[in-house]
Amino acid sequence: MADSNEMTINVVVLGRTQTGKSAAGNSLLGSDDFESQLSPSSVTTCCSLGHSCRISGITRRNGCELAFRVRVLDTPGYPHSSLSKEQVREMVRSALAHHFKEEGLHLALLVLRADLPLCPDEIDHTIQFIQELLGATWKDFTAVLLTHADKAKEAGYSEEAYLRSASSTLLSLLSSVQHKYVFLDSQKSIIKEERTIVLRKLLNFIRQNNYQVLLLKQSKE
Ligand SMILES: Nc1nc2c(ncn2[C@@H]2O[C@H](COP(=O)(O)OP(=O)(O)OP(=O)(O)O)[C@@H](O)[C@H]2O)c(=O)[nH]1
Ligand SMILES: [Mg+2]
Repeated sequence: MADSNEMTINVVVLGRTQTGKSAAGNSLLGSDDFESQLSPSSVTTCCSLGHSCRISGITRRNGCELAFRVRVLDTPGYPHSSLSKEQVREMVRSALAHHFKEEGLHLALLVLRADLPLCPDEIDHTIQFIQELLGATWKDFTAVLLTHADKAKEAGYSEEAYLRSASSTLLSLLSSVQHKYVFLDSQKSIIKEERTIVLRKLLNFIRQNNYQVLLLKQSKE
């Protein structure tokens, strides 16, 4: 993962279409690499990798600041308006194997909208998809990213109040991924301090998993 002065984390965003995956990827990268827009059909139709610049103030080792970077793989959503489950799965699997073949994947972010209730049928499909993609240890490598946090806030919910009122489906999902979750407002440009907080949380999740990485193999045709 790192030599003595550098650390790069590899992250993939997964989830239903139009949940804000590409916008979240841009917020993490501090860029506009990924096309993100409201659309009646799915916007992202292939995987693409974005690299951040060096980000300061995230972590230190032996008293020295590390040169921290994040790489984000943006993916087409599942369910998707024009691609089948198999098409999305094979596309994502192949992109993970291609881009992260040396260093592996540190964290999959399951992107959900904080302004919509999570219902059982919907999450069952998504979890099955992630399980098929990441394998039996998917929970160790998955965190939930709740986008549209601005809307929840506008409606008067602090993060704590939101979780107190959340559906049992969401609460049981959060429990199954060892409460690894983070709220994000990707509507406006993320400010440096907010990005630092989010990235530190992601790094903590990776630390909790002992910096393990998931290596995905290219599927044979
Ligand atoms: N208010 C608000 N809007 C958001 C947030 N995140 C994303 N959006 C909006 O949601 C719409 C869809 O965002 P995308 O980033 O394109 O979502 P996606 O999941 O990549 O969509 P597909 O590629 O079509 O699957 C855009 O209009 C975004 O501006 C958020 O945190 N808050
Ligand atoms: Mg997208």
